[in-house]
This record gives sequence, structure tokens and C-alpha cells, in this order.
Amino acid sequence: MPLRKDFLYGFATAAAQIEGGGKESEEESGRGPSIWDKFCEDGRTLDGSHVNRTCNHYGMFKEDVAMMKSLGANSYRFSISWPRLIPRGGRDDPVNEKGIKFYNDLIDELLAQGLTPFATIYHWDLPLALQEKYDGWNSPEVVKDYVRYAKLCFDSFGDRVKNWLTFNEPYVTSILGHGYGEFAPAHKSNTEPWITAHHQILAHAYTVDLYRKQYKPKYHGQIGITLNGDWSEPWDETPENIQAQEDRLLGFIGWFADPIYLGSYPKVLKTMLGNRLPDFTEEEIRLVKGSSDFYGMNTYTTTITQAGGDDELATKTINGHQRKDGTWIGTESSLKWLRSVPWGVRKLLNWIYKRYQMPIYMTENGFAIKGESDMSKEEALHDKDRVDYYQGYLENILQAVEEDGVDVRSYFGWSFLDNFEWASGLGPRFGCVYTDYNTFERTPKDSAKTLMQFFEEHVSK
Ligand code: GCO
Repeated sequence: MPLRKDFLYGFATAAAQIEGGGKESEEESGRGPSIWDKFCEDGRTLDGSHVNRTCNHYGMFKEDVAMMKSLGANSYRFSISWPRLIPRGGRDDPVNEKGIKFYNDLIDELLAQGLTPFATIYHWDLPLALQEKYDGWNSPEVVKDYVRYAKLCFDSFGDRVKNWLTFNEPYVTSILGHGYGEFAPAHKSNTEPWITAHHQILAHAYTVDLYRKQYKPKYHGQIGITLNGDWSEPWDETPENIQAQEDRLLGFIGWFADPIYLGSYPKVLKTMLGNRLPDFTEEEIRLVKGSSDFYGMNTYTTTITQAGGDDELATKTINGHQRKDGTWIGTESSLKWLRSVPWGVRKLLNWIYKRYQMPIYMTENGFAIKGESDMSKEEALHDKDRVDYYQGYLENILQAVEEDGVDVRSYFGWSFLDNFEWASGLGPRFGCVYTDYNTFERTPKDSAKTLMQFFEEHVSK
């Protein structure tokens, strides 16, 4: 049983990470600043790079679509920039027509080339004005502003975009943006993560309700959320470490997936957080439960989990890549949290499928090779560790589908281009296509071919 005939495959990107062509062109485009512009201006990126100058996808989208097409992709996952459409973000604020035109042109180009658009409504670039006005995701006001923004997306693009993601990885923006202060808006707090997450879940649920009532009947599209999550193995087989592994998966994935697919926050979170975890009203939870047409899945690595730790932001577990016997799992990458552990993805797919029983759309998976930013372009094009990563992960995904019966319906490699890796700036390279940051020239790496060849072979004709 190979992959489904309608399997979607290609590459994933996010607006803030690839669109910027430089300060002037961004200003000219009418995009308002996001919390990431401020983050960069405050000097918080590792290499001093600025989100307004990344890969110039804004100016080069036609070439990019043509390249994806020539590589063999049949779909493209991109995100829409809220401050590009509504520069100040609020429900009564003016719309930037140039922004609408940009995404219209992109979508039309994709369709003309036969690629199915898969659009993320929010991939972390909150309009800065909303952060300043009412503290962004901390305020329930943001829910209404988000729904208006999503409605604008459906009204403008819904006739052609049939696959929608409300949010990308609310875990990351909540924990890293509002807990550890490592991502925008750089807040350090042990209460904000659960409030900002709660508001994202509500904004998601109200938006899905709107889509299902007003747009789905005429456009027949589908809508869901995409969550990050990595498999974890227990440190050893003692009951406390087996429990820690389960707690880790629930605190990481279940925090969002449990309310959305099962109707309540996981017990472990309630026990750990007490009244720091907000409650849903009955009316809210009726909307939240069942508010995703599929399970959107981003995954990168596997960790080893141990009970203990005093980190109240991460369900009191310790996670790393070192086993009890001192050996390490997986190939190293350019980032500490990421190692290539192909066998973990099959276990994770099984865990998710069993618990939530939804069709799975894999919306991100990828690797940044250690030392790649110091390599010459020639060296970087032969990206063996990334080729190995993709081959290993894809074989395991295929086994999950063929042998375990997991229903997987898409796969998007992260990422199309080397791009702006948030707080790490332009250092780590995740692209299957090499970006020259001086000239914006793009050149496919070996991994782009590996990836597309795999689907050419395994998707039913
Ligand atoms: C994500 C992030 C991406 C990152 C990627 C690599 O959705 O996880 O959206 O933007 O670049 O995960 O860290």
C-alpha cells in the first residue's frame, strides 16, 4: 500500500522567515512591523540579522514557485503575514491592498503551476501595534482581532485555498515567547504561557466555527491547527520515568491536542499548574472540542525523558539526547535541541494516531547540518546529513503507513529555502535549496532531489 493518490508533498515556509527583501522594499510593500521586527531591532538575534531582510520571496515568488514545480512538488505550505494584510492588526484598522495582491498573485501562480496551496494564517508574526495596545496574546481582545484577520483571509483567498491552518505551533510562541523569553515578544513569565496558549486555542476555535459555517459550504475546504511535538523515550524502565515520558508528551502535545480533539486539558497539566491553567467555559469548550478537521503535525527529533527537574515551564521532566549509559542518540545538527533520530517518528505517529484518531497532515520536518553556515556553497549543496535525515524519516513514515495503518496525508519538508531561523538569525540553514544572502540566488541541494524522488516513487499514480 503506497501513499494515497491525493497525498500532498512539497516544502513548507513561513512569511516572516522568507519574505523580506530589505528594509526599503518592506516599507514600500506597506507591511506593518511585527513583534519580530522589534525583537530584531532590540538586538536579540544571535547574528544581528533583521527579519526585514531574509530571502526576498516577496520579490521572487514566481521564481520560487517555478523552482518548486521543477523539483516535482505538488503542494506548497506557506504562511500569510498578518501585518502585511492589516499593518496595525486591529479589527477596525485599514487593510493593505498591496498585501492582498501579493498573496493573490502567489496563490494564482501556484495554481497555474499545478501546486495545491496549504496556507497557515498565523506563523508567529503578530502585528506590533497589538502587542503595544493590549499586550498581544495576553489579552482576550486579540481573539476578536485574530478572527477578523482570518475572515479577511477567507474572503480574499478562500475561493482558491482549500487547506487552512489557523496556528503554527502555539506551544513555541507560548513557551519560548512568553515563558523563557527567547522568542518575540521576549517575555519571561511562569503564568503567561498558559494564558497566551488559551487565547490561541480560543482564536483557533472561533475561526474554525466561522469557516465551517460561512465558507466550508461554498468552498468545501478543510481547516485545522498544526502542533509541534517530538517523540520521547524514557530514561529507563522505572515507573517514574515511564510516567515522566507520558507527562512529557501530554505537556507538550496534549496541552493543545487534548482540548481540541478530546475536550479538556490533560490532567497532568491541571495538577502541575493549578489555577495558572485557565478554564474554558462550557460554551467555549463546545467550540474547542472537535475544532480541527485533521491533525497537523510538525516534528523534528526525539528526546530522552527523565523525571525530575524544577523547571515549572516544562512539566517537571528533564529532556536531552543522552541515554542513561552515557551514549547519545542521533546525529548532531547546528542546534542543540535537534538531532536526527529517524526511528522516533514512527513511534510518534503511532502515539498521535492512537490517541487522537485523526488523519495526519505532516506539515514540517527537517534538519540543519552542523557547520553548514561555515561551508562553501559547493560543499553545502551536497548536504549528506540532510539527505540521510530525510531518507531515514521517510522510511519510518512509510512503515507507519504501510505496516501500522497510520493515516498520513501530507508531508512538507522544512524548509524550501535556507531562511531566517528566528532568534538564531541567518546562521542555521534548514533549506533544501541554498540561499545566497548577498545576491538572493537560490540553488537546489541534493536533499531537494532526494525528497521529491521519494514521493515520485511512493505516491500512488
Ligand atoms: C516551526 C517553525 C519553523 C522553524 C523550524 C526549525 O514551525 O517549528 O515554524 O519556523 O524554523 O521549526 O526550527
